[in-house]
Amino acid sequence: MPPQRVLVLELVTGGQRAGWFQRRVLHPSYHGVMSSVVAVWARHAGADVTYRIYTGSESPAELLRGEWDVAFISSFTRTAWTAYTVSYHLRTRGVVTALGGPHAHSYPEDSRRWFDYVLGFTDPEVVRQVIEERAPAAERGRWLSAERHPAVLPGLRERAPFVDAAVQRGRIFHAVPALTSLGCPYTCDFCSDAQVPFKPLPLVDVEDDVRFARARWPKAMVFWHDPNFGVRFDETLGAVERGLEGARGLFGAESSLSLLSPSRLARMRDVGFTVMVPGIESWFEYGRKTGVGAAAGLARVEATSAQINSILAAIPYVQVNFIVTLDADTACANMALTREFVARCPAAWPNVNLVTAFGRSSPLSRTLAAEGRILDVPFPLLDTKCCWNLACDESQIEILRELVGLLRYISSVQATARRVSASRGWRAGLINLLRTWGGDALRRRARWYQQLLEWTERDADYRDFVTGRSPIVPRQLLDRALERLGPFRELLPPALAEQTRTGTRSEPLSEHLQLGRA
Ligand code: B12
Ligand code: SF4
Repeated sequence: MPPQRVLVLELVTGGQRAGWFQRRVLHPSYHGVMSSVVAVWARHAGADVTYRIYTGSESPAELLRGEWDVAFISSFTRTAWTAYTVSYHLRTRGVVTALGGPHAHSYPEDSRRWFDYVLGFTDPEVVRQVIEERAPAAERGRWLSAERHPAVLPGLRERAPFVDAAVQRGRIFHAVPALTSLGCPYTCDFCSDAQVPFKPLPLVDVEDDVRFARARWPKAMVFWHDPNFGVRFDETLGAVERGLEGARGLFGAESSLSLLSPSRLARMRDVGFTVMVPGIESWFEYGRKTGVGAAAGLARVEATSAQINSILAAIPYVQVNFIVTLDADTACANMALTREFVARCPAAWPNVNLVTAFGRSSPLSRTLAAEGRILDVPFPLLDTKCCWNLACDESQIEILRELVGLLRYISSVQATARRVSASRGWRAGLINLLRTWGGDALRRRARWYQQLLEWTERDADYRDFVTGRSPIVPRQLLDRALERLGPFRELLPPALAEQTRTGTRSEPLSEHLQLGRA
């Protein structure tokens, strides 16, 4: 029997028109570990495998060119409608489709309407089963999941041909994704890893990944995609150091502040860590992972700013993550304190996210789903930047006003000048400048939030939706979501096109969310 022809497709954008910087620099650096891992496992299962990453540069026809038996598609929620559209067209050509990644994990029931398989934890057996079985779904796709994360993953040596395909799409900056661990020992209720036990991967694999990456992609940054890098700090850094064999690498990672002591930072600096992304999230909650104990409010700003400045002394580029929640008093107080933080740590990039309940992916989102508080905000807008998806009373007007003020402050000429001059080196300064005023600029975001504020104040239909009184998705949000589909907008499956026309679904999202996993 000839080998099965397998396509592994990684969607890192939904198709929206984007500038050169996004298409050529940013999107190609967004590839994850799992798509190339799945490609390797499919090869092990005897398939003839093609890996493709969609960065927004190619037409849908170019993207889907070829003959396939099975397609594995990796999608975040923001690219879910594009994934559904791709699956719909592949299935009309007889291809069996399987969805994996954050959207499958968050919205399994909705995904089953569009895919033959929807995958949770994925290991070689799950991949083999899909390829061998290749059963087109009669009506709903099948939910398949391993009991837990795999204990080992194929290393970069094996993943290289697929990683190359992504790296070659990028310009200026190249990222190579790798992992030293899965899961997380912390339990932040908004996070999809809150209940996934921490599991380190074998140190020999970490060491080999570092050694191999240095030889194969000497100028690329190895970005550790661990939900929380460095939980077993000494062992992990030891493996990185052995892999480097005395040389210096180029690394980035997301890590809890509580893990980043001065001696550890010095060690990270010496091996070549250049980018760190610690999560602060809030000045009132999640104190354990920031390592500030009971300190809250201004006291936490003071302690944390000092720590971030000490990180910046060792690591040139630091992004800190914040979450804007929907409890008006706390949210506004948080944002006021974030301004204070920006003034004290001008070189750190403040990444402001909107609290988002991604379907059934976290303890918080499951509680909110059970309370019926999750709104059916169109998936393309669920990127933690565009919209919240939680019902809230009219106090959100106040939160939006504060948010507009915060973003204007962060992107003001004075704050930008301070940021650029405080940045360590011209590269960090340039990145900060591009992120403030280029591409997905903060000012554009501030204008969008201003628009949301005005709709909430003046448009009764819009207000009824965002306060949870009406399930009908307002036209403004549907149009914005359709814009994000670029050329895929014309290719939407009929039921989805109808949903975007009327703003209602044949099966309400709230019912799916109550159902849980298939
Ligand atoms: C590393 C990371 C990133 C990296 C890499 C992203 C990537 N391409 O994988 C970077 C920094 C680029 C990133 C960017 C973004 N991220 Co991010 N990121 C994470 C993080 C911290 C870890 C994910 C990870 O790799 N885990 C390790 C893997 C092995 O475990 P896993 O994801 O559970 O995967 C298992 C299964 O789901 C399955 N699987 C996973 N992928 C695939 C693919 C296929 C084909 C198959 C078959 C199976 C499969 O197999 C795995 C093994 O069991 C999570 C938060 C968290 N704590 O999990 C957020 C998270 C995934 N990110 C999130 C978001 C929102 C974003 C951004 C939209 C943020 C933004 N506004 O820019 C962008 C989108 C990037 C993109 N590719 O489109 C959300 C996604 C929610 C959702 N439903 O969409 C998460 C869950 C955080 C959150 N808010 O809760 N992110
Ligand atoms: S520390 Fe990070 S990865 Fe761990 S549970 Fe909290 S948000 Fe999730």
